[in-house]
Amino acid sequence: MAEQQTLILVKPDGVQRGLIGEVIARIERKGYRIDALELGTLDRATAEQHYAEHTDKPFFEELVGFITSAPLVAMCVSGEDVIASMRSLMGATNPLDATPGSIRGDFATVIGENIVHGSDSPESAKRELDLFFPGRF
Ligand code: IDP
Ligand code: MG
Repeated sequence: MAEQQTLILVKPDGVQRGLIGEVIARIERKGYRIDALELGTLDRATAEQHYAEHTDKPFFEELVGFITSAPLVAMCVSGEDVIASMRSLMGATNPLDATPGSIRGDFATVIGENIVHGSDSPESAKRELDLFFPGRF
C-alpha cells in the first residue's frame, strides 16, 4: 500500500459528451481525492511532451491532433495505490476490451476516443503532473 498521486484527464470527447461529472463522481465514489482540477485546451508542444512515448507510432498525429482539438479537464488525483487503481477504473485502452463497469467499458466504442487518460506508473505520474501542474506536486 502506498499513498500516490496520478494525472487524470477527461479528454476532449469526454468533455464534449458531458461526462466530466460522471468521471469525477466515479473518482470520488471510489474514495480518491481531487487535489487540483483545470479545464483548458492543450497546446501542441505540451501534448507532444505528454505523449512523447508514442512519437514513433502511426497514430501519433491523430492522437496529438485530437487531444489539442478542444478543451480537456486535467486533475491531480490522490489516494492509496491510486495509479493502478485508476487504470482499473478506466478500463483497457481499447474500449472493445474494457470491462463493463469501467469508464471506457461503459462510455466508449473506439480506441481514439476513449474518454480518459491516467498515468501508468509512478514515474509517468510524476512526469505528467510536472507537465500539467508545474511546481505544484
Ligand atoms: P492508455 O491511454 O491506456 O495509457 P496508451 O497506449 O498510452 O494507452 O495510448 C495513449 C492513447 O493513444 C490511448 O488512450 C488512445 O486514445 C490512443 N491510441 C492508442 N493506440 C491507438 C491506436 O492504435 N489507434 C488510435 N489511437 C490509439
Ligand atoms: Mg498511456
